[in-house]
Amino acid sequence: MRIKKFISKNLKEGKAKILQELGEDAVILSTRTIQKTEGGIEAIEIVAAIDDSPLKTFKKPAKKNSTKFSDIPFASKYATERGENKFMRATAQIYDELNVLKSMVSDISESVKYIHSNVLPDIFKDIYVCLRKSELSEEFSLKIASELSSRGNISNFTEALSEARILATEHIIIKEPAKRENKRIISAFIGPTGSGKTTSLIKLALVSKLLLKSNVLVISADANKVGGAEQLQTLASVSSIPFLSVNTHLELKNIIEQEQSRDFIFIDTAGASPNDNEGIEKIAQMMKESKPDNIYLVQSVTMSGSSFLKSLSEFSNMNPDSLILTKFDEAPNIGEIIMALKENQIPVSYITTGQKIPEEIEPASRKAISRALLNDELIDKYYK
Ligand SMILES: Nc1nc2c(ncn2[C@@H]2O[C@H](COP(=O)(O)OP(=O)(O)O)[C@@H](O)[C@H]2O)c(=O)[nH]1
Ligand SMILES: [Mg+2]
Repeated sequence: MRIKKFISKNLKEGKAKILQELGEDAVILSTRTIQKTEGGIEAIEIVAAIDDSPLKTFKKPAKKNSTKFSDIPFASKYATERGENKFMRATAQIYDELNVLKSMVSDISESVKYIHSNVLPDIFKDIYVCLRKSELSEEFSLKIASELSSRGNISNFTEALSEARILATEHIIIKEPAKRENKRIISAFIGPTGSGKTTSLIKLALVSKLLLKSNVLVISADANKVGGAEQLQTLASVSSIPFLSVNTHLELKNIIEQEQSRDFIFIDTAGASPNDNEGIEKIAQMMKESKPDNIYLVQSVTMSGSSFLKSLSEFSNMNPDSLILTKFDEAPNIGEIIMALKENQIPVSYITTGQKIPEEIEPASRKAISRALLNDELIDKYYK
């Protein structure tokens, strides 16, 4: 393509010059009025172009509706005057070029994504792909696959997979489940709205009552939500567990002082959204008054990694001791959560795998988390 600037007295004269020099296939790209001399004689500057080396090698045709004449100064007017076909030919070539570049960039990014796997032997390449598909980061996936490959003693995929599960979750800190002790244990459940606080609480209250043969009390401090206290009350009632509800931190303080004979007290709190400073402050007050032995931060593994980390940081001023990770049954991939736990090393005490009370809660283990990470469905899909 040749681009040339023309100066002339007026548009008509300028177009004549362009026609003479560049021929009838030229297109005008822009025009503007300029001062030709110090004295101030006005002239027109026209920039015109001619594509004298048509790009015939493009594979992809331009999309018909991708040519926007109105976006190009003057060119659309010119195209109308001269007939759209010539103009379209020139602009379509530019759009062709853009389309080819776009598809090249997309091809490159696809191959870069899996580029590292090409340097690994087949077994570890498959492991790498499975780790990436589980949404672990590229760097971490490559580190695991390379380390396994460099060991030199792994000869089949199954063995490599079980080692990959270990490496992918070895950074996760596990907190032992609460045991019955000679003193009363107070546990509070905090976290975002709908994360599974109330459900997890009643599961643990029932487990403590039935398996640990304990004297249990559940308290709802969830007066904010309509029906928040009633939900726990109903669940407690069908589980034959004593239930109390409080509205203020002072009420909570009084109850805790009175209920000395309990083995376990479980406190449910209102969910607070990240921007609900007042709500978070109210929960923080409740925590101050009740001085729980365990503060469980309940978060769902269906969250994105970034929302998960954001929520961790928002609740961090209440000093949660450990996490209860919920909704494992609903998350297809938990790689982003595993990465978040690398960044923020808070222990995990329980995981929940469904709505059934009380059976769908279990003490956290790296084994269970790693099986959810590299689950059978994912392995079947990406390991042929
Ligand atoms: N699928 C699934 N649903 C869960 C799990 N835990 C809780 N839920 C559901 O998530 C919803 C919100 O739970 P809830 O305990 O009320 O959340 P809260 O607002 O944090 O107290 C309810 O419908 C629960 O039954 C889980 O592990 N798996
Ligand atoms: Mg609740």
